[in-house]
Amino acid sequence: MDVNKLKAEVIAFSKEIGIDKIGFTTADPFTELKGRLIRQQELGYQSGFEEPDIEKRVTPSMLLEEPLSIISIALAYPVKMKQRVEGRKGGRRGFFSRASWGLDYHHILKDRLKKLEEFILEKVPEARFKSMVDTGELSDRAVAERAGIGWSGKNCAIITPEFGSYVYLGEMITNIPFEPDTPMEDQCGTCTACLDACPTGALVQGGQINAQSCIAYLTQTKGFIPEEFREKIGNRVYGCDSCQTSCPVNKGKDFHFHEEMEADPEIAKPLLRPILKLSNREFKNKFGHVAGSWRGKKPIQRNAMIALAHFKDETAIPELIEALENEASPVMKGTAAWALGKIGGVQAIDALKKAKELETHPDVQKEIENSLSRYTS
Ligand code: B12
Repeated sequence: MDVNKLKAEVIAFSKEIGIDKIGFTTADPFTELKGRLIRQQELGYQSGFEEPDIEKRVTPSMLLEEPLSIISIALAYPVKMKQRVEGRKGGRRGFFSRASWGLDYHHILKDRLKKLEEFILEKVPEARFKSMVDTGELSDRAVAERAGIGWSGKNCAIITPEFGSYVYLGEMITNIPFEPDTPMEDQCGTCTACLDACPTGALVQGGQINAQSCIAYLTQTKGFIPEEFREKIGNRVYGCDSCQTSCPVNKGKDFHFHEEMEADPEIAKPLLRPILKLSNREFKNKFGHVAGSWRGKKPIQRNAMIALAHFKDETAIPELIEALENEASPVMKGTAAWALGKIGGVQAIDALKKAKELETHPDVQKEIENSLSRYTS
């Protein structure tokens, strides 16, 4: 097998199937990452969405027998919507972060990796692979960094010179001894724009995040969002892009290479009030295909309540009262109580007073009392 020829063929084929950047690295253990993951765990800075077994995360040979290389791929995603929604007509809107625009990127990258596997198998029938995107054991960023896709930015993202940090990442461990590419030099320099822009100070220092206070994480949780973060969430119903939009390298970057990634503005920037009334089926039909739906309907509804409070949208008071009175989940009831307190007005306060008499769940009671306390002093 002429591995250099194969590498050139794989690179050429990757362009044909819509892989925007490809890089190659060894299958050696990720020793620096291991220390980092342990440290993050000790500090309580992890999100809990990561693969819990750190050994597996840093040891490709635990994932594929006798691995010899890893191929890293990056696909650029759009930053601006091609179509716009009409201003404030019809009500206030929420915002899904760009990584949740269009078809769920897991499907798109897995499709590209599958095509790459098939291509290699035709040339090398004894080839073996393990491909993954996001939900796999490996750190997609650590692989991409070592494969020369981009540098590891202060905003924690892999930043490519061509597409900025607006790239999805995936990889394939193989048993083919591809020549590794060279990692890129850090280009963040003294810039701290992302650290300054993070609404919650989750970027504790360049390249280190406390996921527990990152808005992207908070919008994906299922419990109560700690009160200190609620106002900072604004109208984000899923994810956060502040550490990306603030990055000077990202300025002007907006690539529309993949039709499936184009945002439907009614979904990526949805009206907030109707979200509160969606049935499970309606939610699945409308949002089921986007990455941001993976945690189900409730977190998006909870975030929509927070966004309506952010706008002080009085027209949402009936829906919020309905949630306070009839929702089964304490998180939904309690968040509705908080939102009603923020919006205020006679109707909202009356509903809170009424709920105070009837409510038995301690967390919801606390939210009701906190909301009412704003009006009694
Ligand atoms: C858990 C997770 C999250 C968590 C935690 C994020 C985090 N920074 O760790 C939350 C929910 C907050 C999150 C948010 C987002 N995520 Co996310 N997430 C992941 C996931 C599943 C694991 C990440 C992880 O292991 N983190 C642990 C940290 C410690 O490691 P790491 O970032 O992977 O690797 C770097 C560090 O270890 C660092 N490092 C290693 N050693 C050392 C030592 C020192 C001294 C320093 C300074 C750094 C350092 O270098 C590595 C390479 O950059 C990956 C998919 C995957 N399987 O890898 C996607 C992934 C990282 N997420 C992604 C995206 C797009 C996002 C969001 C932009 C989505 C959004 N718009 O809301 C935000 C961005 C937030 C941010 N600034 O990180 C992309 C990133 C693409 C890119 N260009 O980098 C990934 C790769 C998914 C994908 N396949 O495309 N995410």
